Amino acid sequence: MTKIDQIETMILDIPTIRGHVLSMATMRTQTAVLVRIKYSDGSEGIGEGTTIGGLSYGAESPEGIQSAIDTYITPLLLGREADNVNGAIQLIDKLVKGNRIAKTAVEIALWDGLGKRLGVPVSQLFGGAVHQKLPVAWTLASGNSDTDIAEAQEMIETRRHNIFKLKIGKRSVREDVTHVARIKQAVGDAASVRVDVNTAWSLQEARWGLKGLQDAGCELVEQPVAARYRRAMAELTKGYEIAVMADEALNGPEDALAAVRENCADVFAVKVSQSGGLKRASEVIAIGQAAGLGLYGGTMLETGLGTAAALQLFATIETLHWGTEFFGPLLLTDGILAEPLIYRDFCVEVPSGPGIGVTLDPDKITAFRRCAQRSMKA
Ligand code: MUC
Ligand code: MG
Repeated sequence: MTKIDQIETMILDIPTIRGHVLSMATMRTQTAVLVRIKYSDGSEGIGEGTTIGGLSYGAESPEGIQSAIDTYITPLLLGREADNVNGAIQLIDKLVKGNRIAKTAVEIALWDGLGKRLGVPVSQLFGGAVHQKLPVAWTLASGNSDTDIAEAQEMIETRRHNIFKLKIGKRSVREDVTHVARIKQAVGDAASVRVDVNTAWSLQEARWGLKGLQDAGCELVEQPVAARYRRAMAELTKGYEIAVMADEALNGPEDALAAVRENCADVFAVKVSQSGGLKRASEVIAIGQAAGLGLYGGTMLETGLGTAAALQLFATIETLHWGTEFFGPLLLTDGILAEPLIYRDFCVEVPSGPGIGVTLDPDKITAFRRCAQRSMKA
């Protein structure tokens, strides 16, 4: 029986290609927590857990993710049977509350190890891929309308993206609506324009916002109000034609069920790490499907590793009505994979190799590993 021998974590800090201006933070670096599991037969599995903007997006920080894994999750798994991923997930869920991103990083490494030992992609462990590539959006968040328009036009011309998600919520509602209208007017029918407010609006602001956005030709608004304001989300979902998408409100299947019961969304942005791993994300998807909602593959701006893991799961989903935003690696100045993911013709290709289908470039890991950790573990 193959056993789990060792679990190693590390933090990487990778600069972004430009400032990424969100309602709650401006990112200039993305920080990823990587996990490497070593098994008794010499095989390995790798995983990633990432958040956005330190503690400004959610309750887990990169440092907290690493600490939760090293201190609480790893001791539960050492010496356990490697191939029983469900057993490991159930044990971790029983003894570690919350900490979904930390759980995700470990769970991905467990699936990756299993897939590699069996010689099959993780998509096959979820029943098989029905897509070889998925549509991928780009986020316009330079903080400047003219820069965003130039960026969008270049993306359309080079056939890299024709779906744009605009980050708004930092300025007044009126300024944001003007910004969105300018971009929609510039791209016309060549692209779909959507926005993410990252919870910045009150219900009152959101009423004005949704009205202005739909008049401007914006197709979808993501998480306009705080995650806990389910009644407000329900009112907005019912009150306007523009699609309302839940993101921060969806932390796993229980939240998905509550969102369906209370009619809080037209669309689910399903994020692997916010859900608590690939398996829990598949449960969120199943709840959304059963309720007849639209589905969208969301990102926490993971590197190529976490993005490849998400691709393995979403390749198995029949209909992703709103596509995906699996562009995380493209926002970074450099990748960490031996072979980068392939982006072309408005899509990202699903890696077909065993496990999550990617391997790391050791030089890049050394280059981006957080300095304090490098000297500690050297
Ligand atoms: C979010 O809230 O959806 C996804 C794309 C992006 O630019 O930021 C993330 C976070
Ligand atoms: Mg969002």
